[in-house]
Amino acid sequence: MMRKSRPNDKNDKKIGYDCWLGYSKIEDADVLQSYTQWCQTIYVPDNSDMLATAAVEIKRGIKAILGIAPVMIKVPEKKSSIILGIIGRSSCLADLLNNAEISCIENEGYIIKANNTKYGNRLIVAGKSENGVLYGAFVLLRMMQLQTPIDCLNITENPSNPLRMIDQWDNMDGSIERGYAGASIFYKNNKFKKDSKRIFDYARLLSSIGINCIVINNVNVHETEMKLISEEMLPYVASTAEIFRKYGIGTFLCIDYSSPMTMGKLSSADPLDDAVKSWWKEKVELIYKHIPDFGGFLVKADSEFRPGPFTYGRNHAEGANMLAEALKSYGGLVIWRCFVYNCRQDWRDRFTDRANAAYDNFMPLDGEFADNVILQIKNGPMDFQVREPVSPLFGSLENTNCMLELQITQEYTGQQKHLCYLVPQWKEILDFDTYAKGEGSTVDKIIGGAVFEQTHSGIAAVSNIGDDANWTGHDLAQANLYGFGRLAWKPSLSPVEIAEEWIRLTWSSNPKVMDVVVSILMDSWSIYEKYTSPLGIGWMVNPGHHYGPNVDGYEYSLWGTYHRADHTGMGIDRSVGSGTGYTGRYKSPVSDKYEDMNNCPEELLLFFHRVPYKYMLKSGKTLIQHIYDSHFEGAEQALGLVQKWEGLKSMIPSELYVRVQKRLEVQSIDAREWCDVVNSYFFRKSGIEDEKGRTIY
Ligand code: GCV
Repeated sequence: MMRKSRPNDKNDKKIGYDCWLGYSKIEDADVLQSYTQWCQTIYVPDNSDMLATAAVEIKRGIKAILGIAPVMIKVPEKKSSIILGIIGRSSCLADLLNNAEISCIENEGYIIKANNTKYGNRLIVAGKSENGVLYGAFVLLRMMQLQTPIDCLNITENPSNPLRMIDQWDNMDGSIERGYAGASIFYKNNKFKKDSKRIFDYARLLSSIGINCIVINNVNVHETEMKLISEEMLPYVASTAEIFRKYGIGTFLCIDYSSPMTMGKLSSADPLDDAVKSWWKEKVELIYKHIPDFGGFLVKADSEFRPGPFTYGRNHAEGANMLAEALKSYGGLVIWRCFVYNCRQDWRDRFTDRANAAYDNFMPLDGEFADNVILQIKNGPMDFQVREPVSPLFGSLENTNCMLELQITQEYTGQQKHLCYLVPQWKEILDFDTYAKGEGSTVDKIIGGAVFEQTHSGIAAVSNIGDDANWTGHDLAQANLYGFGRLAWKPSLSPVEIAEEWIRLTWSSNPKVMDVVVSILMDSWSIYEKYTSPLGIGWMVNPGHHYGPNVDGYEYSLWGTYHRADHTGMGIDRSVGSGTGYTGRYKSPVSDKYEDMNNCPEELLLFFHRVPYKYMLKSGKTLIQHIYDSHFEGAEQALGLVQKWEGLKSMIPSELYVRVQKRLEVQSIDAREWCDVVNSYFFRKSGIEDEKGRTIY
């Protein structure tokens, strides 16, 4: 059955708005009956805003899913009851949960347990924190939507990552840097939007997938956003924080490092200058007056023209620690980005390598950052390309808090016009073994805090939403936001499991719909990779906006992103032996694998090595033939996506069907453009014919 979404439904214009929370009524009488017997009342023993939120959500969900309105009760009755309580605070839980169960629950975890008591059925949703209970409530609703039996339920789950963060790259003029789904839901015309309904609904969506913090402005802080920490703007920030707080989400702000000068009129922003330190202390005090549970600052410093401690001859640790000191007594955090490189590089210089930059800037400082500083590291050494190796900082920084930064918004992966389900890419990143402490030191364990001793760690991602009615422009891009939250909570989930869950919650459990949508989602990353840049080399996009093919777009530029193609071959030699030395930043055996061209994983071959066009790949094809074949194949498969989708026409509400179809058609046309541009470019460079004699221009 399709959720809330029969063709021509009068709600058609809202299709997509509810995302995975568009609960629909269960029609199977037996399932309905089995759930109903647990859900007549809701009992919340403790006074708490967040538990009140959980109760409202449960009530709302049950009404939609079961068609009944459970009554809120003040004392447990001889009726079935859902109990939402905090372990240690709600005395009634003591009889219903045993010590073994309680000891398995960590801070933000939850237990959902079905108990038949002599007083009636008790469905317990409990945690050691308010967040835990709220997550449990959303999970219970998810289980009902998925029609999981609950009669003998006894599950406990704890999140893998302590920080599960969303970064908004929203500007106060209403634009979103790298946003592809409309304007900001937060700001317009340099003010906060008056209507906060979208923010509220966004908070629900995020909380339901376990997100616990959000940064509400772009890391590139302009003059207007700088003032978010001013007396004048803080009440608005506080109102936004209040909405997120109800859903267990802490609010952070991006700051501009030079604020003491621009806002405070000091002559310097030197982190070791006492006046600067005092300025930040006062600022932080003011922020906490308005927002007592303020999360902290996210900082892009000395990166892409942003100011930072380098100006004053200070390093990143000195820069971050000064802010950390100001935030410390309030429990605030400094999230300091490692995206630091020389963006004014000379393309003629073959030895300065942007890939080395984050590692070289931050490794020497390992152990020097304060306990409330966390380094936020992009997944790869370059910048969210369709394929990159994992940043060698993971596994190398042993004495520094760190978190992974991913990009849900599809800057380099089709800008939400193209379908690119990113969960398989993220899964590979999380599963990457750094060998930091021998085999099994995977990225997910490092950011989950299980490999090194860290006081804080976690995962963040740049959001892909805007004010489009369906939030993400491409309806299927919702699966990326959903998938990020689910993986952040539980990295052991598989991309297929997540896709299936998302489809069932959002669209339909019809087996044909599930089959087709899972398959197009699962194929999409590889299809996108095939028709864009080959074997890990990246870039090849139009400069600035980053959409569409332009093989030399960044080749003779200052940004440090080159393919170095000539008539003999292409790729960057990043070996220690003869190249930029980047492979040596990894621990053995990873470094050995990358160093040796014959052992290097082929999907990254051109990232690590300069390869002649006639080099034979393991497939038995030459490099040039691989480029031709993969581009033709990618373009054909992009067309195949349209055809697969067309098979669902009668099963998908018309508006949704057409919306997705239009985007898939654009993708198919643009994939052909990519294919022809890239193939023609390399044919013209190499002069080598396609073995299959296809048309290359
Ligand atoms: C927010 C890339 C993007 C920029 C982005 C930057 C960053 O350079 O193109 O838009 O700026 O990364 O992550 O800071």
